Amino acid sequence: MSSDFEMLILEVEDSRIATISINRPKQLNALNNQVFEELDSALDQIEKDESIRALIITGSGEKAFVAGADIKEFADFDKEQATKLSKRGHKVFQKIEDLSIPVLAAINGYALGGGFELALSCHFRVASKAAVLGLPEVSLGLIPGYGGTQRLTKLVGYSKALELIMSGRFVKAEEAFQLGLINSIAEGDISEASKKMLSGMIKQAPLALKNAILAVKEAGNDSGYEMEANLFGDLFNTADFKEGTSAFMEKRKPNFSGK
Ligand code: DAK
Repeated sequence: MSSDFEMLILEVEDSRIATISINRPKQLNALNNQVFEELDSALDQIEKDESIRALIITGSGEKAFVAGADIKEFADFDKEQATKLSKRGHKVFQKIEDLSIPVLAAINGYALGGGFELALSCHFRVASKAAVLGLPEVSLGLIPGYGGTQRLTKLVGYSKALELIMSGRFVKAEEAFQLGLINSIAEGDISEASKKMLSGMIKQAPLALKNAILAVKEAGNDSGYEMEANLFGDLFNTADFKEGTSAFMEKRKPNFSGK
């Protein structure tokens, strides 16, 4: 796995959990063009490596997860450039959401604008006590452009999403938890808390996790129940289903192969 990146750090531990740290701490990890390109390429590497069973996305430094899209970079964009950039952002964030392994945003500080949208594209969000979340785009004369209007609405519903988007207000970790924006607040070290949450999942059958992601994503669509039935049925053809049921009957722990 290449770690040939300038704007992010990609690490994989023995535990098979990869971590991508957006690494522009002096700019509070703001997302510029190069970050997007490197993120796209890191995700491709992770997708191809079957030994990786989970991914954490976080920000370098003490202050920020990601404080938004890089305002200095897009300040003089025209309509065409902005729409193009928005679609490119959608593609990269969709790649995150579509990964077949659990993806967790470890929100270690400010998660604003595009940074919050990045966190929303992850399957789970764990925040430090000092985390601050928000979509302040309206204060710049914009709306969220990296999927925030869609994903936030799915997460908290129409009215609460509109309230957060139209006020642009900042939400601290405790309120974010009450609103369901995050799964938990890390009591101690956020990296440890994130790995602890994922370690319970990566013990499970990988193909079952993959199909769970696919099925849950379909919720709310007409095709959701049919999709669930098909994805459920597919798992009966897997070695891991045989292993899981045998292990239960033999009163031992399963040893899943991901096949
Ligand atoms: N972009 C660029 N630089 C940023 C930045 C950002 N989003 N956020 C912080 N920085 C830089 C600051 O400019 C400063 O750099 P220097 O002045 O030292 O060179 C450095 O990071 C440290 O920031 P502060 O000195 O401001 O630190 P404080 O602790 O005082 O304040 C803060 C922290 C997070 C409250 C403050 O930095 C802040 O308000 N930052 C901006 C938050 C924000 O509005 N974020 C943008 C949200 S809008 C698009 C698609 C999507 C979007 C846009 C376009 N297209 C498709 C075109 C999304 C837009 C957004 O994300």
